[in-house]
Amino acid sequence: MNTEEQQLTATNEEYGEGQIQVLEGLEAVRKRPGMYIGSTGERGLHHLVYEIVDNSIDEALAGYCTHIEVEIEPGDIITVRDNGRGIPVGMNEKLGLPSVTVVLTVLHAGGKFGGGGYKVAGGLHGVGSSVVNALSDYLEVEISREGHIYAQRFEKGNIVTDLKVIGDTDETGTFIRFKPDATIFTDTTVYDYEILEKRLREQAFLNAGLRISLTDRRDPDNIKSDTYCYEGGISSFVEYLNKIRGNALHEEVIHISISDGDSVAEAAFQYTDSYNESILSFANNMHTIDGGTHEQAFKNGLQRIFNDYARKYKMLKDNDSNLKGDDVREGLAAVVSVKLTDAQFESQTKAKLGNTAIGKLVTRLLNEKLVPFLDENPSVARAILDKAINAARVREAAQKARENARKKSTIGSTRMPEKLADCIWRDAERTELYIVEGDSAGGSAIQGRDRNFQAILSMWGKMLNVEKARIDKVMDNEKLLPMIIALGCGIGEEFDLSRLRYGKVIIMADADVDGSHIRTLLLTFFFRYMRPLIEGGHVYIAQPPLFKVFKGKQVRYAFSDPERDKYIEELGGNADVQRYKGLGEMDPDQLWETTMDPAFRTMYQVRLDDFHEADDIITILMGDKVEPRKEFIEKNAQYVTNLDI
Ligand code: 0RA
Repeated sequence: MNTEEQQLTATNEEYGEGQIQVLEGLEAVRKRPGMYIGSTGERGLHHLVYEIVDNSIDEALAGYCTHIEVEIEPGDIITVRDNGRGIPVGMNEKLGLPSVTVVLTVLHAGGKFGGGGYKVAGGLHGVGSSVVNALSDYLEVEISREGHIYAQRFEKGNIVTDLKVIGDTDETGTFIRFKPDATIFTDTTVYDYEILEKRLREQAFLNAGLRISLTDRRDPDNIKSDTYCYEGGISSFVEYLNKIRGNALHEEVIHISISDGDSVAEAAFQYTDSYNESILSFANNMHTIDGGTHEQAFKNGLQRIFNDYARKYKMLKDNDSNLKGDDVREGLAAVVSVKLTDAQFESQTKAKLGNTAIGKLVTRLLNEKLVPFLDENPSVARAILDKAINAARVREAAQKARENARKKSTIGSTRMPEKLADCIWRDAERTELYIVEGDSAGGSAIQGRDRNFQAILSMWGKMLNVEKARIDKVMDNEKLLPMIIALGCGIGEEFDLSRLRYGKVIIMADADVDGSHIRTLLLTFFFRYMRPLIEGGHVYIAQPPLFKVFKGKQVRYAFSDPERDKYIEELGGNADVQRYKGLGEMDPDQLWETTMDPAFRTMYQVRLDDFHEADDIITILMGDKVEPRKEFIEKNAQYVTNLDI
């Protein structure tokens, strides 16, 4: 018998003991919060809100709640109000406490009432309101039910007032107000509007017709508020995704759904003229970032069905080879959402769905709904297949070009590009490749480096924005090709990290707008064509100093204005300051000392924490569509107030 059951089966005589167990349960949450909410950082802080909102969404799924209002009050206090039935207030005989008190003080008690239906096994989802209560400085609940308003208050999970009637009402609903405990959330207790917005909007898309609002009252002079409500559900989600992605190839989003017993599978998708794909999958409204059976079945099904269609209508000839997965997903934006009663999650992050039966339901969904749709809408099918077949042709042409290039470059030994000054050591564990823009900086880097382990690739020519090009253009680009050859691991589907020739790939560009531009173009290339390079932590950004502060023989390098001022003071005031406008201004010794010597240099390591967020940002900043970019700039631009040239 687990602790939870023991608590719920404690008799009235054991009331005291039951209470002690309740407190011990929440004490465990306070001792190891990470076990219950993943982290006590920013993510964990926001998780508290999701935890409360998810309960209201369960009430909406059960068909009783239509509105959820989330507010951030001054002091980063969160309130969540819904118009559901209200958490039950009747006595729980076994514990001798009102049900709402049990829900808020007993670990995992929430699910015992079965309000929701689609409960999740494993993962962090649905750990319950009691966890939020345990990790809050205080939590207040108000329930409107059966004509009355009931209220109760807790502090760090402990009951401080009994549940009492504080008024009358003819409405129903639940209102929860909590202040996260700053002694638990030691990194930050400040909520980020955009993080909450993203999640709440996503939940509104996933629950068609549900109205969710978010209001930020922290600054009384600047109250921010948004309401999310989408009658189109995941179709609206796809339209939203495609707003930044490209021009639709077919007017209507394709939306199909199927159910089998308690399970439901639903998909919405639309193709655009973009070259990328974006598939979001969900299980019980939880984003499965690592995919799983539902997403895999969707991908496999699309590939098979479009190949069959192309054969049936002779769009592919008998001796043409089949379309690959990438071909049929070029320009695709899709949302796949499944609901099931016993979701099983795998992978380290618990964000990969493992249930095989739901994969089969997704396959049936495509066979039974997409196949007839394509037969009835030949113009849509044709638009999609024209693009997929074109993608296949381009892929095949690029493949041939690559094979030719490989043949050429392997005559003799593996010929390295002219602009590469290679290092002596050959093992990737110890070696580094500096990618340097411009010949003068490249020259300094070559002279300044440690030849044993540092290779320098000087970049020249016109850099391609790969976001607006296909693989054939990438393979052909005078600037990218030498880099691809130097790194040695190919690109795209063929990329093989085990062939990487240098363990660290360091982008070294000037600390100005042109430098930012080249960095962004390179990162876009790595993200789209060599993602494992980033995921493996191989990509770095060099940080050249901005100032040289010197007095006589004493020299300091500063990377920021405050650091510069600190060094001027350290050197006793009237020191000289040289501002570096570019890498090329540094002599080889200086470049080595400040930016390349592992004992002294500072570098940023490029990480990929959230694929979809990175995908969105790169699409907005580098993609074809101008309007989203303009919007992004207007929203994020910081105007220079102290122009120091
Ligand atoms: C269990 C049973 C019932 C409602 C709820 C839970 C409920 C929980 C939450 C949490 C936030 N908002 C909520 N709204 C409802 C209904 C029992 C009944 O009325 O028969």
